Amino acid sequence: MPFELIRNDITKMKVDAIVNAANRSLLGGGGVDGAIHRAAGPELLEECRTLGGCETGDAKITKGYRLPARYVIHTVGPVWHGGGHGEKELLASCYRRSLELADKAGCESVAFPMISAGAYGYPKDQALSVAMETITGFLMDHEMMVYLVIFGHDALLTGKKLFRDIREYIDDVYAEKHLISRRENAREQLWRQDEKAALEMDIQLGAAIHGNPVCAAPKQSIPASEAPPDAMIAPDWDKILKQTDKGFSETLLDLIDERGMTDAECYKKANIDRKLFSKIRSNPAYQPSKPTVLAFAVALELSLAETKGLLSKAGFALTRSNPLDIILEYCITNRFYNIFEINTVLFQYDMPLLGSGMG
Ligand code: AR6
Repeated sequence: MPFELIRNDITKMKVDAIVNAANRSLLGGGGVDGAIHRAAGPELLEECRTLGGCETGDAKITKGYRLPARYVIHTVGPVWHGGGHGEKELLASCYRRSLELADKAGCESVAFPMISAGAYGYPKDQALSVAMETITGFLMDHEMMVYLVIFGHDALLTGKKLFRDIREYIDDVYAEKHLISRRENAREQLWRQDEKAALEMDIQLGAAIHGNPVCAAPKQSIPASEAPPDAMIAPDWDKILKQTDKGFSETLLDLIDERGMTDAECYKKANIDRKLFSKIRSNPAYQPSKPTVLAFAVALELSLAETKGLLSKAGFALTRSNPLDIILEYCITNRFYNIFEINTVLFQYDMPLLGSGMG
C-alpha cells in the first residue's frame, strides 16, 4: 500500500495509529509530544507511566484516548550529534519498530511526524530520507497506508541536489518561455512598423536565449550522451503504444508484461493502492487521473516519448505550463525513477503527488 506526504497537524489525523516523537521517559514534553498529550487527554499520561520508559530507537504502544486515532505509538528518536554517532541507524530503527508494532496491532493506516527533526536537531532533509527509505522498504512486503506528516511550512529539501537541480531546470524553462513570449510580443509590434527591424529583433533575442548563461537551454544533470535518446525505444514498445484501438488499461497491462514485471511489482513501484490497481485492471474503459498515469510511467521507467504515448491513451499531454509536467519531464529525461523522491519535490511545489489511491 502507498506512502504519502501530507501537511497537517498529526493530532487531527484519522488513522489507526499516530506515532509520537517522545523522549526516553515517555512522560510528555514539548513539540509533537506535547500536542499529542494535550489532544489525547490525561489518561494517555497515566498509561505512559505504566510503561517504564523506552530506549532510543525503540517504540511502545498505547491507546489513543480522545484522539481520532485508535493508538499512539511512542518512539524515541536520536539526538543529532553530527551524524557520526549511529543517528541514522537509530532513526531508521524508530520507524521500523513503530511499523512492526502497528502491524502487530492490526493497523491499516499509520501517520508519522518527522521524528528527531525538531528539538532533537536532526537535519530535516536527512531525516526525511531516512523516514522515506525505511517506510517504503517496509511497504514492499506489508499492506498498510503510511503518512509522513509535515507540520506547517517546513522546507524539507532545500539542501538536496535533486531539488536544486530541478529548481534550476524550472527556472530555465520559465525564463526561456518568458523570453520567447517577449520576443513574440515585441516582434508583433515591430512587424506592423518595419519588417526589417522585426527580423533584427528576432536575431538579438534568439542570441539572448541561447547565449546568455542565465537563460541557456535547460541543463541536464547527466551528459546527453549517457541519457538514452527517445529514438532508442524497443520496437515492441513502440508498437504497443501505437495501437490506437487499445485504451489506457490494456496498454498498461501490455507494458507491464513487456517489462517482465508482476502486477504487484508495478503498482508498488508506482505507489498505487492495490484496490485502485484492480479497478484499472478490470475496467478496460478506466479513465485515470494524470498523476496516476505518470506514476505508472515512472514505475515502468518509460522514456519521455513513451510517457507521452501512455498519457495520450488517457487523453493527457505533457506540457511546459506547470511545475508538475516540468518536474516529470526533468526526471524522466534524466532517467530518475524514484517515485518517492519525485513526490517530495512535487510536495515542495504544492503539486499533486504521484500514485496513492487518487484514481
Ligand atoms: N503535527 C505534526 N508534526 C509536528 C507537530 C504536530 N502537531 N508538532 C511538531 N511537529 P519534535 P523531536 C513536527 O521537536 O525532534 C519533545 O519535547 C516538528 O515540526 O516534536 O523528535 C519530546 O518529549 C518536527 O518536524 O520532536 C522530546 O524530548 C517534528 O514534529 C523531544 O521533543 C519533530 O519535532 C523530541 O524531539
